Amino acid sequence: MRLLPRASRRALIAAGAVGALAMGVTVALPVVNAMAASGCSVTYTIANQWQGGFTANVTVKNLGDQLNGWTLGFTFPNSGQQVTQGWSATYAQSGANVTAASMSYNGSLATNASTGIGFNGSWTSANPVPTSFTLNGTVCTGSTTPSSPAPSSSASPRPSASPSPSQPVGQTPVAINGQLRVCGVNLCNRFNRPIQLRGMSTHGLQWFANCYNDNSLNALAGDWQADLLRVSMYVQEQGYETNPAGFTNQVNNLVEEATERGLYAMIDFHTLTPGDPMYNLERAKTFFAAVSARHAAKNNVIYEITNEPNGVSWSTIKNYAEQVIPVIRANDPDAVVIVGTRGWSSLGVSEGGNSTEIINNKVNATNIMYAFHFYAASHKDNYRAEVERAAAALPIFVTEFGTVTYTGGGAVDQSSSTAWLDMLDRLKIGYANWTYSDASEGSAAFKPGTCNGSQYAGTSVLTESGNFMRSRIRTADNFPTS
Ligand code: IDC
Repeated sequence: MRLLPRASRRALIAAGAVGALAMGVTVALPVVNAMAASGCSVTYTIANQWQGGFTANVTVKNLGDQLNGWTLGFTFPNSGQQVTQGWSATYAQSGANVTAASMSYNGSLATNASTGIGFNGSWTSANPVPTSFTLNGTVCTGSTTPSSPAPSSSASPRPSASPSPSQPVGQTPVAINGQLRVCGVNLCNRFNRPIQLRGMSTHGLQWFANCYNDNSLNALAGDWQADLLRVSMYVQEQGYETNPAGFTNQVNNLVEEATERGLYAMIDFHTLTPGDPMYNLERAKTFFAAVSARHAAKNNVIYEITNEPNGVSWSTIKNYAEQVIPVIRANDPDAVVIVGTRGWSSLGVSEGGNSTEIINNKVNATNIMYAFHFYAASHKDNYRAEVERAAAALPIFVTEFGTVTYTGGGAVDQSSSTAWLDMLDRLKIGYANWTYSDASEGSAAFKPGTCNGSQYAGTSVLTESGNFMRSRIRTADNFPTS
């Protein structure tokens, strides 16, 4: 009997270790050729399943020599199964055969390294798991553990176009809508049709960087079916001003991650205290010159130039905007820019004003929108009435809101939150919810400690606010496609 080469022995040991996973199917068999050791183990887990659809998470482990670029292959056991939207890989399906090719950022896989990818799929009569996989053509077969799907959920995510044979599958929000522009009081997609973007805001990057990783962003794009990630970069409070290069880099990386997943990325220059945006004017010019140069060629970046001006006049905010917008336009002429409004982006209401001051004295620039923020337990009918009135005259984006009080804490106000979101849906006003984090406060979507782990999909990790927002966001978008 021939002894297995070292790489193969290592592979068998590793395969035994992953085979114990409860909900996965693990297959592992090292295949050896004369040139390079190869082998893989794959864990395929159905993270969520509902009538007609499912989310699968797939972990690919390289048991052979270093790979620089890989393609995973598998065959669905049932002819009714289809990949509809994938992330962290480029998917193609021909008949029941699926391939998932690595992206720029996860193609290099060292010996024994793993990477996670995933997709949403559809099924008709049954949804059995695939039992055999290939990695770069190497067939991996071996012991399998039957997968038991997670309990079904009543929510059904957005329908996706059926893939045509051998074409890349998946219709992400950016793939469907492309470069956005302001059209009248709406945000329009590449077909010049009004759309609403729904998504989540990060918490302060200086505090919650551990919440933004492959798993959490896969959950946002896949399980949550979000359209948008708002990247909140505080300027003060140990933020940008303490390390401009470091925070610029962190924002750039998150924009790349959003882009890889087909999400819109909103870059939030999170001014708060002091409330006068002019205090940060030079920092804003430096920051936006850098990020707009870096992302100029992308079609999914939205710039939010000041979070919540307060204690200053509208004319000061307008003056700030008219100095920062040209810096962005010099690099990225077609991107949508959002301007904060007086009174913590309340259109002036929280400081006794209203939107008339803006309507009568608009920012001198095209392709811009005005920010409105609310916290549902604090801001109710009079704020809603003002937004509805303003929305007839101004393009508005709710770049931040909470389901709780303006402190970011307290209980979820389900009825006010529902009234707000129903109105925003009706007016096609986009929104980002504060926050996609595990902060110990009512506005956070995840339970404290979640970001120390690797599980973000599903409802078990969510707070009341997270559950509420996930079920609002993952309903079908029905973006116009002509
Ligand atoms: C809050 C955070 C809280 C943090 C505080 C620091 O939720 O954890 O300690 O900022 O400044 C806003 C702001 C946003 C606030 C949020 C809740 O844009 O920064 O976050 N809020 O208070 N405007 C209204 C409410």
